[in-house]
Amino acid sequence: MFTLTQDQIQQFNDDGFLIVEELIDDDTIELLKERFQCLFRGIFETGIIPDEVNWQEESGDPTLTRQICNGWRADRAVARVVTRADLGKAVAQLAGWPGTRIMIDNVLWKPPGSRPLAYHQDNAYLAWYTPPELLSCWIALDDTSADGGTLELIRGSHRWYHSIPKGEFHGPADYRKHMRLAADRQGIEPEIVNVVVPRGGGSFHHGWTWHGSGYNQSGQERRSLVLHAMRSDVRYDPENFQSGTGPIYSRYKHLGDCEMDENYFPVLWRNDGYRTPGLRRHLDEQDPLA
Ligand SMILES: O=C(O)CCC(=O)C(=O)O
Repeated sequence: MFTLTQDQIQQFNDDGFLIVEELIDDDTIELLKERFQCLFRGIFETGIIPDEVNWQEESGDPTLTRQICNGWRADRAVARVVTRADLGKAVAQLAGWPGTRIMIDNVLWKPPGSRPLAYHQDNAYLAWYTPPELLSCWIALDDTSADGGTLELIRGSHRWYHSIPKGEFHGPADYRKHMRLAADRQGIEPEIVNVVVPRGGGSFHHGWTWHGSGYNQSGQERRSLVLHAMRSDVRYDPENFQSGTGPIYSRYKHLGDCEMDENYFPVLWRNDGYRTPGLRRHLDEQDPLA
């Protein structure tokens, strides 16, 4: 079970991110690697198609970073990681929230030679719910290195001006361009921190922290699984359904109310002990914090 110290929480508040080790064990890593292969081949264990399938083996551009969003709905091995109660609790502690729901996950595979993902601030895509914030837990399935296109985070950038999303996200020529423009506007020389960890480690980052990743210039695969989490008490904001990822995720809105449906955005952990009961049945789990 993953737990945070007070020093780590303080460090996260100062930097806008926290790099950690041992989020998942070796058996889980091996299982996830098999399931990543299945997902990118269109083999979905639950029969449910993930919400965003941006790369498949037959049709995907081999130079791009492979990406699927909400792999957890298609595969229970993925779900068992990204819906973990201890990760939900850690996110809530870092964010100062009463609880955590999963907003989406990201299944990412950047093979040797493949192209960058553009720098961005996650919160800039989220006006379709309120409060429009998230906090992410990024988990490496391979040892990471600076030349292997690992995640890059800008220290202290969670306090910068809020940007609006611009430019190509998948494989842009200059993946740091919009971050550099934001740093210039801020009058700051950006400090880039590479997430270099043994497999199973990773990082947490604030929703306004600038981040992205470069070319994989190593001979090694770079696979990662990301939990993007939101507050447990968020609600839909129908005024902004066309913004960011709203056109995709507004489809789960109830008729007649703005509640977030727990079947699509389950509560992972809440400070009163609540966790979405359907999750327990779906994953056939005992009390995950017992
Ligand atoms: O893993 C990457 O290259 C980027 C991941 C990302 O954008 C995120 O975790 O928010």
